[in-house]
Amino acid sequence: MSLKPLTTFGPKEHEKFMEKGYLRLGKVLSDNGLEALQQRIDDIMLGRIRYENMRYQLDSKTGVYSEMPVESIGHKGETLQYRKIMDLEQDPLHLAYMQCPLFREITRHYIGEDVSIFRAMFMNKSANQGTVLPWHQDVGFGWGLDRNPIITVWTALDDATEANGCMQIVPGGHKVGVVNERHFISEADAEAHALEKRAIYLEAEAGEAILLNNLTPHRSGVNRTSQPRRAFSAAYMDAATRPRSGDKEFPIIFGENAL
Ligand SMILES: O=C(O)CCC(=O)C(=O)O
Repeated sequence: MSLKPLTTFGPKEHEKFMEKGYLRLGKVLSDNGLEALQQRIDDIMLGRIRYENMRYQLDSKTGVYSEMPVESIGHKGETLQYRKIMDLEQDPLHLAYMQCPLFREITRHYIGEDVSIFRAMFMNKSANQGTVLPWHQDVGFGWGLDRNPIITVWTALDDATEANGCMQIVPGGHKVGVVNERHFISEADAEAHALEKRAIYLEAEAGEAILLNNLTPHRSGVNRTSQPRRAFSAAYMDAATRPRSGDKEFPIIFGENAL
């Protein structure tokens, strides 16, 4: 039976999120909404819909993180073998999803009225492929920001399973704070914090959204199935967040001057 979506975010949800560092929000996408986002992201990959200023990254052929092609602005060919597509706030369907009332309520709780995003990102493990993403936390210094974003909403666009490279997370792992401010967690630190032993596979149903504390250690593997594992991930932050150098402003999602 599919999980009902949360309709409101109250003290019980807050407490659970604080304890575990993640919270299942249920099937936030309706069947139609899910189908529309699946179709849209395939159209973007296949170049049927083009956005000149989005960043695209093809998948590695080996599954090895260090062997991935670079991520850069511009479409890289009509293929479903993309690993990542960024800047999806430029697409009205993705933007509308990011701005749904439940996410408004959650971001108001943790961030406030004025909310921007660090990234609106498609994360793909294409059929029989995908690249191992090592243990990491989504922290500000590593991302070149002047503060830490607090929350991410990760949404499964296909059923995510252990076999197709669902995320692995460490429940409660956010409580240790920043392990490595440069993003990736070293093998020694992973060992010291017993990440391997404490990790769970965060399997999820297509359309299900999961709220993540950005400090919760997470990683994901390759896809050993013949179907893709597509997901959409949005990192929300205070609209006052700025890069550590430069004066770039991030897309505003809620509040004054929101898209
Ligand atoms: O989708 C994945 O495999 C990983 C996503 C991730 O690291 C993120 O959303 O921060």
